[in-house]
Amino acid sequence: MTARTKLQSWQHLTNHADKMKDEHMNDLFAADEQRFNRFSLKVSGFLFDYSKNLITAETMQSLFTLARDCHLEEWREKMFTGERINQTEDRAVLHVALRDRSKSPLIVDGENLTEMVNSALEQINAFTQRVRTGEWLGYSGKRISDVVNIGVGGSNLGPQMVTEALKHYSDNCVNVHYVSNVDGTQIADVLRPLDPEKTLFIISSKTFTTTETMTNAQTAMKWLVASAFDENAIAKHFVAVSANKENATKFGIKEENIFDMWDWVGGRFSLWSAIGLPIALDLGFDKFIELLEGAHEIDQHFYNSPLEQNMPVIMALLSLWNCTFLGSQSQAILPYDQPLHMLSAYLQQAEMESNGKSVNWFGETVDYPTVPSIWGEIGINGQHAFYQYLHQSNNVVPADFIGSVESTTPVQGHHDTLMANFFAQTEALMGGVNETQVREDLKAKGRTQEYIDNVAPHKVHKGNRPTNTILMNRIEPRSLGGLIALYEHKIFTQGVLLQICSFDQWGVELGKGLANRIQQELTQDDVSNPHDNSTSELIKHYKHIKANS
Ligand code: G6Q
Repeated sequence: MTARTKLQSWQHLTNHADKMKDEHMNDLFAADEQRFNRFSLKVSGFLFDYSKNLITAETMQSLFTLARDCHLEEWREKMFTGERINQTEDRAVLHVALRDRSKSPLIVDGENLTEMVNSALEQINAFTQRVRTGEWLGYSGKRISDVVNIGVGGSNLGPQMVTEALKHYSDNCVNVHYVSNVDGTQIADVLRPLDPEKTLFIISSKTFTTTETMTNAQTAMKWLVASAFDENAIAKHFVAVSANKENATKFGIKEENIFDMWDWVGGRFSLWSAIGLPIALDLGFDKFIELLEGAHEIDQHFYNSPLEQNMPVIMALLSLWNCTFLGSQSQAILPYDQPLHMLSAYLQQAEMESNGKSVNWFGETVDYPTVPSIWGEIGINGQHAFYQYLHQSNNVVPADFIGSVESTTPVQGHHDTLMANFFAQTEALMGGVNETQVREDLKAKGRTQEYIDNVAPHKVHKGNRPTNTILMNRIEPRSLGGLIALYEHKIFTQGVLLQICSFDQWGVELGKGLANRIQQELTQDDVSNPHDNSTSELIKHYKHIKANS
C-alpha cells in the first residue's frame, strides 16, 4: 500500500464508492430539492454546477477530509510562497507570481521575483507599443504587419489557444500566426502569403534547444535573409523568449531582443510570461493585463477560500472521485463557445503532461489510477459525432460543459439554439430514458408491438453520466484568464491528492533524446544504431524509399 491508500479517508471513499455505484442521480435529485444549491458555486463571474455528479453530502464531506489528510492547504501555501515543490527538477512553481500585480515583494532565493516580473512586463509593454504603433520597422523601413510565433508544446499551445479565443478583441494591428510542427508543410503554408519586409518572428523556447523549434527558426531566418540579402536584417525581424540567453544569442538573436523567462515557470503554465508576447501584440498590452488580472482573481480565490467553497479544489476532488474511485478512464472537455475551440487541446497538455504519471513523490509505483485521458471538441460538433458514445457506450466519460450567457459575436437567433443544446445534453446525460418511457413513447406514436420489442432496448439511455457545468457571462480577456487559472489550480490540487510530481515531464524528455539519435541515421548513411526489429525495419523502409524516389 502507498501512503495515500493507507489513509482512512481514502479507504472510506473506496467503500463509499462501492455503495454509490448502485445509486442513480435521478433518485438523488428526487430526494433533495436543494441539490443545485448544495452542489453549485458562484465565483468571479463563473457559475459552477456540479450537482450532476454521482455524489451526496457524505461524498463531498469525505473528499474534503481526504484533501485535509493530504495537507492540501499546506501545499497550496508552499506553492504561493515559492518553495521548491517541483521536486525532481528542484524548482519553485510560481506561475501565480506572473499575474500578481500587487507589487508586494516575493523573495525567493534572495531575488525579488515581483521586480523581475514587473520589469519583464514593462519590456513586453514597450515592445508591443513599438510594433503596434509602427515605430518598430522592418529592414526596408516598412511597418510590421505579421507576427509568426515559432515554438511548440508549452511555447505554443497557450498563446495560440488564447489568440484564437480572443480574436474578436483584436484590432488587427498585426496578424498573428503560429508554427509548431517541424513538418515543413506548416511553415511553408504560413510563410507563403507573407512579406519578409513586414514579418516579425518570435522564437519561443524556454530551453532554446528544442529541435523542432530550432529547425523552424533556421528556416525562417533563411527565408528572411534570402529577401534582405543582409544578415543585419535579422535584428529587425527576430526576437526570442527564452530562459537560455546564451543559446538564443549564439543562434543569432540580439541580446536586446531576448525576453526573459525563468526556471520557476513551467512551459505549460507560461502563457502569462513573455511566452504570451503574441497575445499582447495581437490584442494590445492592456488586454494582456486583463487576462493576467482575471487569472489573479482566481489565484486569490484558490489561495484564500476554504476548501468547501473553493472551485478548483472541488473540480479536482470530483475528478479524483470519478476517475480514481468510480473508475472512469477519460474525461471530455466540451466548450460550447466557438472561441474556445482549442481549449481541450490546451487542457489535454496541461493535465496529462502534469499528472499523467504512475510514480509518486517517493518514487513508488502508485496503486491507484491517476488522471484520466483528456479529450474533447466544440460541444455542438461533438453532439453530431461522438456524443453517441457519451450517451450509450459501456464507458462512463465524465464531462465538463463550458458555455457563456452571451456570445462574443451575437447573431440573431443563434445563441439560444446553442445554449438549448448545452442545457439539454447535461440533462439527458444525467437523466437518461428508461425502457418503460421508451415503450410508452413508441406506443403513443402508434408503433406495432413487434417494432417496439425490437427497437426499445436500443433506445434506452441509462443516464447517470456525470457532468460539470461551467457557465460564464461572456468570453473576454478577464474571464478567459480566470477559466485557465481554474484548471491550473485543479491540476495542482490533483497532483497533491495523488502525490504526483505535477511539474516535471520526463516522458517528453525521453522522446526528445531518442529522435535526435534516429535523425543521425536518417541523414547519414554510415550511422546505424541498434533498435528493436520493428523500429529497424521501419527506418530501413523509409531510407530505401527515400533513396529511390
Ligand atoms: C511543457 C513542456 C513542453 C515544452 C516544449 C517546448 O510544460 O515542458 O511542452 O514546453 O517541449 O520546450 P521549449 O520551450 O524549451 O522549446
